[in-house]
Amino acid sequence: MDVMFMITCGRYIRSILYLLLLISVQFGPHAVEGVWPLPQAFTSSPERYPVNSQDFYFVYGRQSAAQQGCSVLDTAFKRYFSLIFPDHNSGRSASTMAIVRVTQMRTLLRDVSINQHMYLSHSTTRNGHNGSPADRLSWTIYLVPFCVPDNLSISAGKASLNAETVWGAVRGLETFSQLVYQDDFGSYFVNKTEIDDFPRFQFRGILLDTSRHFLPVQAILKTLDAMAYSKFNVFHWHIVDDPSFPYQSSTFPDLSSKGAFHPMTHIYTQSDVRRVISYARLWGIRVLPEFDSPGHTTSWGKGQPGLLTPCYKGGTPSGTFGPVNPALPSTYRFMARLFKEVSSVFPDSYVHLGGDEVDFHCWRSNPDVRVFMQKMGFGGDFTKLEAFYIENIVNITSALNKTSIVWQDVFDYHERVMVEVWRAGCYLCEVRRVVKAGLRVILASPWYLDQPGPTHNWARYYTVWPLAFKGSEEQKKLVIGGEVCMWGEYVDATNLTPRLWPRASAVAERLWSDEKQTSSVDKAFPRLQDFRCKLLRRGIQAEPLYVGHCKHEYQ
Ligand code: CP6
Repeated sequence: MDVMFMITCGRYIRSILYLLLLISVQFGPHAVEGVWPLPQAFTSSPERYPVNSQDFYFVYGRQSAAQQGCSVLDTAFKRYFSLIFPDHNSGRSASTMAIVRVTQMRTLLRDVSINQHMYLSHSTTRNGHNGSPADRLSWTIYLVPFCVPDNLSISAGKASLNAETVWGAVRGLETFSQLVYQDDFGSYFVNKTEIDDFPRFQFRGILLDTSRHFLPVQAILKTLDAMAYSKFNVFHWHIVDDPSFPYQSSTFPDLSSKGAFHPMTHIYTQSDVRRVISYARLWGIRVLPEFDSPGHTTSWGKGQPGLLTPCYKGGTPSGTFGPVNPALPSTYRFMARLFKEVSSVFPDSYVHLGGDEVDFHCWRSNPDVRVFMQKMGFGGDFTKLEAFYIENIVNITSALNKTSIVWQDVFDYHERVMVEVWRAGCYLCEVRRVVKAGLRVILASPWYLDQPGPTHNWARYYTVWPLAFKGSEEQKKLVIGGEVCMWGEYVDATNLTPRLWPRASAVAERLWSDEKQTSSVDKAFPRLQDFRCKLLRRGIQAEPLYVGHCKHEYQ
């Protein structure tokens, strides 16, 4: 009986192995097409290697400029270990089948010239994008098998990652984590793969609006996780607006104590902000703060009397207030102090000044503003007054060594700014206008995800061609990237995640990958469905794209 049992058991195992081999050779199911966004250049093979959490570790290459103690990569190794092996600590040990393997993964980093304490930066020189901006990420993963002639016939494999910067290495780890998959028995594998990758655009942002609805810090951190999974690298924090002022300023504490929805529970303290910034940094994500003015500032007025323009009706103040008052010297003293604080709290070299949707009615109604207009020789042209105001704010932020970004509304008048195009209509006409003026531009118009699907479906965001305008190569280089806008009127922490994901991932691929290789919606669809399942597996409640199922449904 014993013997019989042994034989049966042996046969059983052999037949399983045979099947597995067939599956891996025939389908190569988790080739590099499973990576989202699609890498620029790759070769992959159906040949696959087992990866075992017990024997797996990341090490720094000997020639690597980054070594243990590099906080960005030390923490990335830990995070990606858990992402690669979601079962590792859950008690369900991966089946190792009949073959014992020792798999050693090496992470080799060469020429890491970035100081580990440094924050990410884009080249700040105007027109400076000559193919090698400082933050350009490039890396290579090679999964190279080698057999150790060993009497236990243990085979071992090695993956190596080369990146120019630690940020590139973080992107590379993300790619690697997407290449590892589990078979139906829970064993982990990775196919033989070579990848050479870099982003098409250097600015790949997501805007979150924390004024229309307060988003708890946890919701922001979770969004940062998901951003890294799609290789986004800028968190545009539209932190204040008309309805509320949740940023707790150390210089002007009344702004949030009087202007937030709640002075204690609905604010971002200095330590909250620091936490968001340092968390984002570990994922290779920059935090771009926006303090939008002179419009969209109703909430500022509560904690800073005298800042906003009193509106008039029939020759007397009506009791309502308009945009920031551009006619008073006190306005600019206040702004200089506020932006001095903002510049030191947010380390990024960019700051967003807003400047959108300024309503001139209130300015026009105010006699003091009209006197100022006459004095300045602006006549009745309020766009000149708006330009004067923005010019002053740009001067303030320039003196603080920051590059200013403004919404397209106020770009005509300024030379030192970058412009974000948000208006619908012929947005590429606007992009062309901006680059013709020699300014750098970020495209947001086609990517307003705050509206729900299915009319605003992912394919609509995917089939946007940001460089499809007439212009020189030099002009096209001024398009530094794009941004997904998640305005907050109808969005809070209850629906943020499914509204963002996986639709934002469609934009991520447009901004990262080669356009020719990713122009087909039909080819992208199964890949995006697969990526959405990966997001679910990682605890991101990404909405379904259409009929289907995931191997691991969201719990
Ligand atoms: N809030 C601010 C907004 C918008 C803008 N600025 C906005 C305008 C129109 C649409 C979506 C958003 N809600 N501060 C414009 C940049 Cl369709």
